[in-house]
Amino acid sequence: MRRAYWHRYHGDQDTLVTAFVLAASLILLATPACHRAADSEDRKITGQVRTEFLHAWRNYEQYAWGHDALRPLSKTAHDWYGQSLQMTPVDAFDTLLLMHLDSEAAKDLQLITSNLSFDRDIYVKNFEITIRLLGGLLSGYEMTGDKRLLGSAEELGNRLLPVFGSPTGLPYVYINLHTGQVRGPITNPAETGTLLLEFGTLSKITAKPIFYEKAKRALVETYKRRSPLGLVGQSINVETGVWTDTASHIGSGIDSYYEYLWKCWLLFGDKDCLEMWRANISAVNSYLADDLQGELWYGHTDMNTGKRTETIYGALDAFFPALLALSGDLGRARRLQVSSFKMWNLHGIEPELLDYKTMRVLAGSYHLRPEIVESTYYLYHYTRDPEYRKMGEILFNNFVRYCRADTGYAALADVTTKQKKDEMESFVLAETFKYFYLLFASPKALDFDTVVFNTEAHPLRRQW
Ligand code: DMJ
Repeated sequence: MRRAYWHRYHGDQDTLVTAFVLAASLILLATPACHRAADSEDRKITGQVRTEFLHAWRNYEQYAWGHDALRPLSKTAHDWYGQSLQMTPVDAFDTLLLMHLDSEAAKDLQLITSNLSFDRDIYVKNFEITIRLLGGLLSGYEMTGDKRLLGSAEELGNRLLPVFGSPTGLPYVYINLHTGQVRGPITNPAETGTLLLEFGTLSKITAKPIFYEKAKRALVETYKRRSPLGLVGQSINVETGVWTDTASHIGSGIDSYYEYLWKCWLLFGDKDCLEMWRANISAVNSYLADDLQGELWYGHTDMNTGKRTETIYGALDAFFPALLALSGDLGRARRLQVSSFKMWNLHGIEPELLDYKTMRVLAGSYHLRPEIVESTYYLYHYTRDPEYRKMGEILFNNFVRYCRADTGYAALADVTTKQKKDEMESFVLAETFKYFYLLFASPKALDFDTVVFNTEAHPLRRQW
């Protein structure tokens, strides 16, 4: 496995080992005993995270190898569209590399390069395929330099292009990978606006601007339809460009639209993205943020009136502190993280949806989601406040306590009863474990400033 990108992180092994020993001795001499104890505790947790990740991975290997996902309770395999698109192998690949699980990564690469094929007569969801597969293939290529991964990414990008063929340029929801036919005109900002990091990276690497142009137009067309208040709605018709649901929030169906506005500025230095971000984030902070007895939450309003419609927050919304921190608003990021953690602690693990005014659970499932962990990692990265590692430890211990199954990790049907569900999404391996690992690992595990994570936690290089 070639390690072009990887060497940037790890350098030449011998030089690195010598430097490491020297640096470690100096640090040891200069570090007070209480810090050393904390460091060794963090190293212990990093090891535990890796062990638990391996527990999930090995059971995937044993019971679902080559399929999209493991069903951890029935010990069976699940393919999203009746045939495998290697969802878990591609999504998990860069986590295997980051955790230095080299032989597992080599075996995974072998599986991906020999089994992945996109010439299939099936309708797939453009958004999911883009963030999980295109994102995973591109980060895998950047980390290994393996041209086969780039070849697959380019083939996939080409097969997805007809999805943008609506009169507005907004993508349809589904596309047939073989015929290029499209389906599903009713979509949402997350699905229309969370494509530019992956398509844009593909353009930069292949020097073919079409991918960037199509995905950027979709993002801009979404933004252009914001209300006079500067808010976007929950669903939109790609053929007419008319909103079909005017609910506005930062949760499911909108979340990563905001994320990509900021991140496409970070990754590509695209000034249009920065302007769109500025306009949208100020509206979000004015109309969605809810100061409730000293606590900060983000609820639902109507995009046209700005009136509060619901006091709902959930597991997906918990990505927002990460985005606030990344964009420089540490004050709101810290306050919102306190609220997310309160939601988590209500039942020892977070529900999918909560009414934050009454603290009543509205949807009690837990899908092993990463967002709260992602935010904890970003906050720790920017503040180095040990509170966030303590918080992460509680999240991780409860995650293991309630979701570990004999064969992998299982979602919860209900966080109040902790009853398990036969589901282990690929993002558990792509994101949840990766963010836990990065939170506790040495900052050297990943040079944070050289990459931007796509919404599925695939690190993409900031080199453009
Ligand atoms: C992931 O596929 C991505 O993080 C996406 O942006 C939202 N949903 C899941 C994780 O919860």
